[in-house]
Amino acid sequence: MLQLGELIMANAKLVIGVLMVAGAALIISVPAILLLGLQPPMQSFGGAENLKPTVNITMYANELPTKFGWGLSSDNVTSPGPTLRFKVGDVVGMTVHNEGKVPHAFAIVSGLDNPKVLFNSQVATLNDPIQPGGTKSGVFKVTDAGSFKYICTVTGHSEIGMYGDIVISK
Ligand SMILES: [Cu+2]
Repeated sequence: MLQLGELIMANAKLVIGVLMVAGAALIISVPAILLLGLQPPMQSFGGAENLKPTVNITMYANELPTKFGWGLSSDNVTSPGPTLRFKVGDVVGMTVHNEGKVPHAFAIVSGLDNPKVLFNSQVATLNDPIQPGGTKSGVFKVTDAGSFKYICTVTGHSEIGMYGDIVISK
C-alpha cells in the first residue's frame, strides 16, 4: 500500500516524464517543420512547384449561346478568346475560374489540329477538370518563342470555339 506522499511523488514523476517526452518531440519537430517548409501546398499542374510566377493571369471559362469561350474578365468572354502574350522565360501563374455550367480545363497547345500540350501548362485536365463554379491554378515557364493556341482540353470544347491565340516573343 503506497503512502499518500509516495503516490504524489509517483504522479509527479509521471507528469515530469510526459513533459520531457513532449518537450523532446517539440524540439525535434520544430526543425523538421522548418526543413519541410511552412508554405501551404500550392496546387500545380505544371510540376513547377519551385517556380515563382513573374506574370499572373486570370482566365474565365464560360459557355456562350452557341459557342464556348474564354475571357480575361467574367463579363467579357468571347470565342475565340483574347490573345495572350508572353516572353520567353516568363513564369506564368495561371488561375482559371469556371463560370459555366459544365467542366472546363486549360492548356497551351501546339495548335488546334493534333494538339500537344506545351510547357506543362495544363491547369486541370480532361480527367480532373475545373467543375462549374470552381477555380484551379498552375505555374509554368514558357520556354519557346512562337505562335500557339490555348484551349479547353475537355473533349469537344475547342472545336466549338473554346480557344485563343497565344504569342510568345523572344
Ligand atoms: Cu471547356
